[in-house]
Amino acid sequence: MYDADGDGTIDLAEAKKAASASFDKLERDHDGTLDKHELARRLTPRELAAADPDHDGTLTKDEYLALVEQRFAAADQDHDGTLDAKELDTRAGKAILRLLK
Ligand SMILES: [Ca+2]
Ligand SMILES: [Ca+2]
Ligand SMILES: [Ca+2]
Repeated sequence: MYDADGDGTIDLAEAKKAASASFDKLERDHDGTLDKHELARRLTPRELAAADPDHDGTLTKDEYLALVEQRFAAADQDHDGTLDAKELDTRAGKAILRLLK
């Protein structure tokens, strides 16, 4: 679904592209950040706090994409730079997919 080049895996560029589109879709009031209402159930308050280095309670697109990068690295268990179906089916894989949809 996020596999733009159709090779059966998601690389970081594909993940960030999907996450960027997802950010734009969630960002309903167009103030440039996602607040906890816009994030809805996508992140727990604790996850939001951890992803929010400036502690203003909202995520800019850069902060959102940094979180995607972090979760991508966590899910890429064989460190080949792509996520395959097996890696996406893990807890860490599901955590990154939540940021892309
Ligand atoms: Ca907003
Ligand atoms: Ca922030
Ligand atoms: Ca991998």
